[in-house]
Amino acid sequence: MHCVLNRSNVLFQGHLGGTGRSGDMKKIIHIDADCFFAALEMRENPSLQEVPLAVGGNPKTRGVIATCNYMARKHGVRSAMAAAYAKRLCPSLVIVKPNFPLYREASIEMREIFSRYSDIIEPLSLDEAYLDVSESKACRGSATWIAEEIRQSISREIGITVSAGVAPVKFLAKISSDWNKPNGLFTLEPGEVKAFCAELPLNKLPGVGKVTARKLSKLGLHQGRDILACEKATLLANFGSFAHPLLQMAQGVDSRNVIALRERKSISVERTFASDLPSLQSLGSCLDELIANLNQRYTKLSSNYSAVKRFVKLKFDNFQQTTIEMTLAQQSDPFSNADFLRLVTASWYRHKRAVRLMGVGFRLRNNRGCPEQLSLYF
Ligand code: TTP
Ligand code: MG
Repeated sequence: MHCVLNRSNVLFQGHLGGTGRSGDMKKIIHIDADCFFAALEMRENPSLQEVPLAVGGNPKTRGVIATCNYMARKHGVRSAMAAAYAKRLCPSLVIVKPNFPLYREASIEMREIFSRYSDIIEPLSLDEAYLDVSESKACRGSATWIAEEIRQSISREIGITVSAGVAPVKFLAKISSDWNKPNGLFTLEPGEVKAFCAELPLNKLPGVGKVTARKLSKLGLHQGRDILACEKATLLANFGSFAHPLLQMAQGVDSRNVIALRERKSISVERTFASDLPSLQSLGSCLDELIANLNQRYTKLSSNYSAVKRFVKLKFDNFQQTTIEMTLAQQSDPFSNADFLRLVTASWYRHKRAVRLMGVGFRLRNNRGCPEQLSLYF
């Protein structure tokens, strides 16, 4: 567990104001789950937590490893490796087949947690996303504390760990999320960017693969500061169009915005209980507070959206979960406690056991009538 939480990051906002460049300074968080597929398999089957585990294909039929837990990584097992070779490196390796619906469900849940802090979320894959929290008022505007709250919520509600990086630009947020992986947090404050980039090993930069890294090394270029000291003509001659991004990154510059790819399809609030709620009655008594929170969030939503269905989600003590939704009758009160309670009751009767998490929400319609942008992954 390497969790570096830098309390001075509460000053992040102050720094921005002081630079005179507050307009172009952003607060960006990059989140990446730790050994995502393997972590979910370990959650589903705790006996897998104590063994080197990979998710992938059959070693006998030229299967490939999608990912593996950190115990397996100690033996040299890696993503994209032939499963047969991984077995040779680590004979006790347990390989399970991928279960994509399980991974997609967790991915959607992660995004729901992100959406509590920002609407500007750019998913990069099932387990990875950028968030722009520059305008977020949560955690008194501290991006570090938002990232830590997100990490804790994901751990509590989804049962896996994620690593987070906080920085003023995208590529540094991504590098930062890897800095203290697994289960870590690293913040790069605006005032630290220059020094950080000067020391940064160039193979950490996006776009620098094995071949480019070797080429850089042969030229005596190892860290960001070497790029800044190098003749521009040398960079151009050796790296062509990549010379410019190299120079930019060595200075910590990245002007890309976080681009939200998806329209909002739903809004919800959830609560994971400190201890599991044993009965249907106990759920009923928690409903008022959840509906009030939903009301608050719905009110803040842009008028472009309206609620078309209400839904309830329950997650039980064995991590099974169920969602029931119902179309909203016209003229009805969308926040009706009785209507939500009916859904809670129907959901609870599906499993009849203690409940770990309850959520309430609305499916939304986009009133502007824009066609929804297709997401990359769903
Ligand atoms: P990654 O985030 O690259 O890897 P990871 O989450 O397993 O491990 P880390 O702790 O280093 O972040 O990818 C996310 C998931 O995508 C991963 O769990 C499995 C899948 N994946 C593949 O199927 N094939 C691949 O080659 C890679 C890299 C990932
Ligand atoms: Mg990951």
